Amino acid sequence: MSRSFPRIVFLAGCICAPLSAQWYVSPVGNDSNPGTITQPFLTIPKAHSVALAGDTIYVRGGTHELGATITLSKSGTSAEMYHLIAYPGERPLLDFSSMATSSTNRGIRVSGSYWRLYGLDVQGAGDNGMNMSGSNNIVEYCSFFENRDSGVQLDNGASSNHFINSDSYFNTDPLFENADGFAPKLTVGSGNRFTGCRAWQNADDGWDGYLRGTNDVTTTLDQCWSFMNGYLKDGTPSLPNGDGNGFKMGGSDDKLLRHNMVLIRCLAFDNRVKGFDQNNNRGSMSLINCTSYGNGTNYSIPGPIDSGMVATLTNCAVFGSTGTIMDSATLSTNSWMSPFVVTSSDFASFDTTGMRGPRNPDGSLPRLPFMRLADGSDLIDAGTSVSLPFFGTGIDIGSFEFDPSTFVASSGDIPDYFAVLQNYPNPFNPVTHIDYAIPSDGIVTFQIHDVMGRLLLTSSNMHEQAGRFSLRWEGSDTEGHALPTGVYFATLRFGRAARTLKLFLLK
Ligand SMILES: [Ca+2]
Ligand SMILES: [Ca+2]
Ligand SMILES: [Ca+2]
Ligand SMILES: [Ca+2]
Repeated sequence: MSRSFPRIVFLAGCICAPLSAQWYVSPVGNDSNPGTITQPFLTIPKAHSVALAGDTIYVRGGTHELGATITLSKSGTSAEMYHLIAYPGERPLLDFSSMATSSTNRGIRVSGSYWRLYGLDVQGAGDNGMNMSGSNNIVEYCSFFENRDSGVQLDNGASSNHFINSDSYFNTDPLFENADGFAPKLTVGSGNRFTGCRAWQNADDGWDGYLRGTNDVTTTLDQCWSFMNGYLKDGTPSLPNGDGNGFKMGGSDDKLLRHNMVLIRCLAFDNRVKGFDQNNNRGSMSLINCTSYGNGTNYSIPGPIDSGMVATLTNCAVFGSTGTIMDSATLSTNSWMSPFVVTSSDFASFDTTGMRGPRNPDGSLPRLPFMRLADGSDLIDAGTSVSLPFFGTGIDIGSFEFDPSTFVASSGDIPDYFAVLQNYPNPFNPVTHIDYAIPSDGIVTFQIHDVMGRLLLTSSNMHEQAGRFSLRWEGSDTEGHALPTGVYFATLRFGRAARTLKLFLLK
C-alpha cells in the first residue's frame, strides 16, 4: 500500500518564487524554435545560450544524436541553480557515439558551477562521458556508459560537487589503462561527494583518486558500490593494462600526495585486482561500515601514510581473506577481528543478481539480499557507535544494516512490533519514502518538524490493518508549499509508540 502526503493546493495568496523560465530540448526540435514545450529547441547548447540562472532546461526523452561536446559554462548561485533535467517521466539518451576517439571529445563538459543535472543517460563519448571542472554542481540519477575514457572525471579544481544515485559502467579506453567509472583525480579539488552511486565493468578502476597537480584534497563516498572493474562489457579481463580496482583511494607519480578519503557503507565485490586500494596514497583513509568480498585482494592498505594522517577501519566486513592493512591503522569492530567468527551463514546471499539492475523509480539503489547479514549473525548490533542510523540495539558490521522488519515480512509473518525504516533516498529532493510496519490494526499519524521544533505538516489519522506500508512525502508542508533545503524530523506514531527519523532535503 502506498500513500501520498499531502500536497494540498493552497488556492489563494500564493507568493511565488522569482520568475524563472523553462526551456525545452527535443530530438525532433529545431534551434530556430522559441524553445517552448510545443516548439522545442533541438540542442542543449542552444538552450544554454538563452538560459539565465534559476532556469530549467527540460530534455525530452528519446535519442539525442550528438557529435560535439556540450559545454555548460554558465554559473548559477546556490539560490538560483541552472537545471538541466529529464522531462518528467522520460529518459533522454545523449548519444555521442559518432565522435572520434580523442582526449578533447568529452560528452558533457561542466566548467560552470551550480548546475543540477537529473535523469540523463550519457553514452559513447570520445573521451569522458562527463568532465567536470566547476564546483557546487549536483548530478543525480544519471548514467554514463560506453565512453572512451572515464565515465565521469573531475579535475581542474572541481570542488564540492555531489553525485547522487548515478551509475558509470562499461567505460573503456582503447588501451584499457585509463577508463574509470568515477575519477576525482589529477587536479581535482576538495569536498566532492558521491552518494548511492555504482561503478561496474570499467576497464581501469571503479573509483580512482590518483593525484597529479593537487594535494591534500578530501573526497567522500557513501553507499557506493564498485564491482567487476578490470573486466570489459563482454566479461573478458581488461589485460594487460587495466588496473581493475574497486575503490582506488589515491596515489601519485612521486608516491607522496595525500587524497583524504572517507568511505561510508561502501561495497566492493568481484573486482579483478583490489576492492579497497590505498595505492601509495599518503593521506587519511577512513572506512566506516564497508564490505569487501570476492576481489583479487579485498583490502589493500599496506601504508605508509604521512605523519598526522590516519587510516581508520570501523565496522568493516569481509568474507574471505582480509588482505593487507598497515599495523598502525586504527581498527574497531571489523568482522575479521576477535571475537567475530565469519562464515557463509553470516550472510543472507552471495547472489549478485540485480546488483547492476534497475534502480527504484526515484533513483535509489535496489534493495537486494546480496551481502546483507543473515538473521542470527554475530555481526548484527555488534559495531562501534558511529553517526549512522541503525536498527536494533546498535549498528551492525558491514554495508547493510540488518532490518528485522524486512526479515519478518520476507518470511511471510506480520511483524510483532512497530517498525519504521530510515527514509530513502536520504538526502532527497523533493520526494522521499518511509517504510513502516504495524503489528495490529490501529491508527498511524505522521508529522514533520523543522530543526526549530516547528510543526510543518501533520497527516490525517490513517487507520491501517496490520502489515507493511510505505508512505511518500513530497517535501512540502501542510499547505503544499515546497520546503527549502534543510534537516527535517519525521515522526510516526502508532498507539503509544513513536519513531523519529532525520531527513535531509537537499535542493
Ligand atoms: Ca590505470
Ligand atoms: Ca584508473
Ligand atoms: Ca558469524
Ligand atoms: Ca543493528
